[in-house]
Amino acid sequence: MRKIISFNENWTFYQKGEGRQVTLPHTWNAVDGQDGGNDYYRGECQYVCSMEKPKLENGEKVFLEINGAAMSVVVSLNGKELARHQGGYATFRVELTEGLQEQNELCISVDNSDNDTIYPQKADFTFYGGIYRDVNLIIVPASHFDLSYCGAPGIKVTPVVEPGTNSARITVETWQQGDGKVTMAIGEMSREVMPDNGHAVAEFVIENAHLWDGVNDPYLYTATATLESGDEISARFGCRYFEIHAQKGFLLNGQSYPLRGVSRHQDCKGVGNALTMEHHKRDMEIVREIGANTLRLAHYQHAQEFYDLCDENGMIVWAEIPYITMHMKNGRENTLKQMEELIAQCYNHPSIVVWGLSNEITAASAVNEDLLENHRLLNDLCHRMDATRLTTMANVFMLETDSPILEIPDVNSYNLYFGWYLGELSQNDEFFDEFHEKYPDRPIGFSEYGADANPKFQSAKPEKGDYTESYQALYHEHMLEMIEKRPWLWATHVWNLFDFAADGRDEGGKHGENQKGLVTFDRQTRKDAFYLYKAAWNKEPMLHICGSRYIERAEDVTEVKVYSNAGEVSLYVDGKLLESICAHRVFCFQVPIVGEHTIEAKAADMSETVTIRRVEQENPEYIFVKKQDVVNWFDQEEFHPECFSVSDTLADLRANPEAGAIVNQMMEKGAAARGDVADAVKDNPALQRMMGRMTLISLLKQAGDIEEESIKQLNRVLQKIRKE
Ligand code: GCB
Repeated sequence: MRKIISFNENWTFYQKGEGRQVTLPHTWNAVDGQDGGNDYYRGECQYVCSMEKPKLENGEKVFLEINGAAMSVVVSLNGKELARHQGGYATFRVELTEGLQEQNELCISVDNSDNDTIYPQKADFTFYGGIYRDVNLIIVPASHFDLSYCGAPGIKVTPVVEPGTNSARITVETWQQGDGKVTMAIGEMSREVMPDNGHAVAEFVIENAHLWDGVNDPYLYTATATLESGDEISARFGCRYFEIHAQKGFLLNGQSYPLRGVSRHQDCKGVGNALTMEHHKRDMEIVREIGANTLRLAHYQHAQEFYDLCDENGMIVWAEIPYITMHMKNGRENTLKQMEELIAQCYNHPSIVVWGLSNEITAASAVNEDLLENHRLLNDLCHRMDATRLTTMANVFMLETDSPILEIPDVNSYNLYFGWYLGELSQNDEFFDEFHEKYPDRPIGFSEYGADANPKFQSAKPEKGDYTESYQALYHEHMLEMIEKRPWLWATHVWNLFDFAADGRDEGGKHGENQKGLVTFDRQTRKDAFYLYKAAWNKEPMLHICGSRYIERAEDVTEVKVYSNAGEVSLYVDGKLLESICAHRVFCFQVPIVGEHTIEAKAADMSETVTIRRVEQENPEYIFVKKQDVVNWFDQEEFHPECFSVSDTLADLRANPEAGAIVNQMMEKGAAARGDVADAVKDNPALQRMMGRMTLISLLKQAGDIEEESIKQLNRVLQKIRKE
């Protein structure tokens, strides 16, 4: 038998020369990864542990298994380097047997400093450092199932289901070190196989297999393999088949099964990425509660425990590597390694249907031959290692749809943020309609969309960019409807189910957080938009009154909005029925208010109550004021409406030769500074068109680090040019 011994206790953690006791999983960025801004600690630290030599019999071997340490690792035993690993998200193992003495010192040196070879290096999330997943000692007999290839489990199960009859042909493969036949079994069926060069293969047929059928019936089988030495491993698997069709969208086991769900980053407040099983389970419960049937597990390999939960809960999963934002010419090998590990380690999970090659990789890189070649190699690797799944990638909105990179993966997908960072909500609709019309044979998905919201901010007149819970809700109302009208979108994923740590951010009233979550970083608060999806996706009756945090209201007649999957909702004000409305999901009531009111919404046997209060002045705490906002700059300067200003659209400014020249010159200067990104904008007619509809001031603000004084300067110059 193999022994798996948890090795999480009694580590001494050294950071900058100082040591302290820690228990794994551990990250040194649990706090500063969010609060430290760009100053969170990125460097090298050591984890040291003393260990007695375990009792070994008959040539047993000892392996150290590290299920995730970020980003690069050196493992040493008694001062001698044994192994290195690059990439922060995959399992890897190191054999210790040879170097073991009676008393040993094990040192794992972990480094998350920046470099130009290991992904990710540039992305909108914190690159936590640490041994943030479990560590185990594995003791196996001399002849044992392989533990040294890519952190793989040593057993690979490939079920192929024949549509219609549901007859499943299951190929089980194992790899071993040492001799002896293998006994493989699925339920009552078993086979004895002699390995060929350590590789054993057996086939099983399950007539009329019990299918793994998504959230409705995620049935799992187990395959086990045993060696004569007693070593035994097993893998759960599911019998299912799927198709991604350009017109029909996603089909699971022959039935239409639109993938509608959310993305998840693997971290939460206070613990960073060092999540325990309890954290994983809590996340999955929230996924179940909202009623999603798919997860995009971004932007790297997640913990095996979580893919297991996906298998058990019938989630359809998009799995990916952190090849993100910026292509690095020295990073090719690392992308291939991370993909090989991802597939080798995750192959048996029925939940996974696509491998994601990259995310927004052209955001800060031009589409050049090296980048294309990197994608082709990744795509080929996926197909070579896995004939049962498809490849995809998440493209940034400004990538032209005729870019050759879109022809590489099997199916396409875009991240669009129209209606948040830029543009109008309806541009999302237009984008997909144009794509679908232009490429009727290409499946297209919506891999990211979202809007930041800090639940503290509220508004009766929500607007793009105001960080209110109210705008986020409106944004998603539009998106949900847009998606429902386009069943051919093979998958859609809200960015994100949870707020997550993004060290580089300082906005929307919070430091170091991306607040596009439907639930807060600590998982304590479900924002209103959460309930919109819950009303749409989950099957249990539900009812939710929006704006429960919008207590003080300065309007005479306020809107009370209810999300429910009931057909009719009634609203009671101070116990009296105001109105009953029949609607689909979103119920809006206009409520005259004078003092304090108790508002109760009822549908079937559900009810929810909130209290609101009429006030004279808008509560300033509900309003987010951007630190770098150019507040009332008009007030301080004379304004000539007959002349141009930064409030004109780019298209209008460019239509005038003089104003256009100034704007173009300014843009070119910016382009030189920003290099590749600006090139991508310049060569992109769709983006140019869209930018034309935006005002210069909003473009400048979205570009970020532009000084208020420079904007004023520019405005003064434009104010000298008369409009025709
Ligand atoms: C994206 C990225 C994701 C970011 C997100 C955002 O497109 O893929 O990593 O967090 O945008 O919120 O800006």
